[in-house]
Amino acid sequence: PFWGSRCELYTAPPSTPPATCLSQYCADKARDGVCDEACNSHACQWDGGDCSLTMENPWANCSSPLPCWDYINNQCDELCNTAECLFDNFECQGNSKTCKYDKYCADHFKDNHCDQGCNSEECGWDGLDCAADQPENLAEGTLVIVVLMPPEQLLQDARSFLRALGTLLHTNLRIERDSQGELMVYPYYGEKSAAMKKQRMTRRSIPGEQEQEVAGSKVFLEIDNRQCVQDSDHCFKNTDAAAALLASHAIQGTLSYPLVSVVSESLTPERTQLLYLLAVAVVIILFIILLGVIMAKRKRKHGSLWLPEGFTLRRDASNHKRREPVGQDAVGLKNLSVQVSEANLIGSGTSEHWVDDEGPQPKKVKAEDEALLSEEDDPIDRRPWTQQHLEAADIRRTPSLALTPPQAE
Ligand SMILES: [Ca+2]
Ligand SMILES: [Ca+2]
Ligand SMILES: [Ca+2]
Repeated sequence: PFWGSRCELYTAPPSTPPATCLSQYCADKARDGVCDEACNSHACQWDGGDCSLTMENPWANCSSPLPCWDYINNQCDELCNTAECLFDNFECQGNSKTCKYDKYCADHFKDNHCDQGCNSEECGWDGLDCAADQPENLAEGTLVIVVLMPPEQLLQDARSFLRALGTLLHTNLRIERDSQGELMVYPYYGEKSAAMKKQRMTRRSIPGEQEQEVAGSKVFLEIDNRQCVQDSDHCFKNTDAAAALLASHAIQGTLSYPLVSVVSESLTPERTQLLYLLAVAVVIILFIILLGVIMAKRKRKHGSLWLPEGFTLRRDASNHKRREPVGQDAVGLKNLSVQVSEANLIGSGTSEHWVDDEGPQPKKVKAEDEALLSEEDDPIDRRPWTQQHLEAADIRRTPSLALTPPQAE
C-alpha cells in the first residue's frame, strides 16, 4: 500500500468484508499446538491460538472501528493507539530508536550498577539499575508465560529474557517471587506429557515420574512501570493488554524466545492472599467488638444480681417477691432494724446493709412494732447489747426496756 518515490505515500487497503474461516483445512489444524501460517489470520483465530500464544483474539477488548490487527503497518493509526488496541504496536511514538550501545547495554542490563548510557527507553532503562531508589509502580496482574527452556537455562538467561520482553512491551519486567521469596519459575512438561501424567495418575501404576522430560518453564512475571510512566504515556496499567501485545508479536513472528503461551492473571496470588487475610482480620475485629458489647451487657445483668439489695427492692416486681419472707421473720428482723436504725442515728455505721435493705420499712413499722417489742423480743434476741444500744435505748424507751436481759447484766 506504500507508493511514491520514497514510499512516503500511503493508501489504506480497500475495506474487505469480514473474512470468515471456512477452510476445512484450518478447522483440522486449529489447536493442535503447531502454528500453521496458512491459518494465521484473525478470521481463523490465528490457527485457533496456535500462532498467538493460545490467545485466540488478542484484540478482544479493542473497541476501535478499525480492525487494528490489519494496521500493524509502521504507520501511526491513532484509532488503534490505546492500550486495549495494543498501542498500535507502538507505531505512534515517532521513529523508534534503537539502543546505541546495544551489546554493552545488554551485558550490563540489570546488574545492580547504573550505566547512564543505557538509561533510556530504547535500552530498557538499564534494567532499572538507575532507579533502584525509586518506588516500584507495578501493573495490575501477573503475566504467566510458558517458554520452551528448562528452568535452569531460563534462570541463567533471565536478564536477556526480561530485556527482550521488556523491549517489546516498552517497560520493565521482573520474575515474581512467591511467599517464601523464591523466584516463580516452574518446570513445564508439555501438553502431551501432562495428559500422560493424568493417565498414569488414574492408573496408579508407575511411580517413576522422573522419566518425564522437562519441556520448558512456566514463569510468572510482573510489570514495573516506574521508568515507563516518567518517559511515556504508553504504559500498561494491567497485564491483560501486555499479554495481548506479546500474542500479536507471536502472530507477526517477532518474538526472540520460543514462547508457547501467555496468560494474564488479574490478581497475583500474593494479592489474593492479602485480600483474604484482610477479610479474616476484619471478621475477627468485628467478632471482638461484638464480644465486647455482649460482655458489657452481661456485666450489667450480673451487677443487678449482687448489687446492694436496695436496688432490687425499689423495683416493684422484686419488692413483691421479697416481702413475704421478710414478713415471716418480721418480728426479729424488724426489731433489730428498729434498734439498729436508732443506733445509726447516733453514729454507728457497721450495719448499713440492713438499714438499706429495710430502708423504706422502719417508718411505717415503728409505731406498730414498738408494742410487739416487749412481748416477743425476749425469746428471740439474745445478743448482748453494746454501749451504743444502751445509750440509744436509754434516751427514748426507758419504760419498755426495763425487762430486757442486757439491762439486768
Ligand atoms: Ca495449528
Ligand atoms: Ca499502525
Ligand atoms: Ca547496569
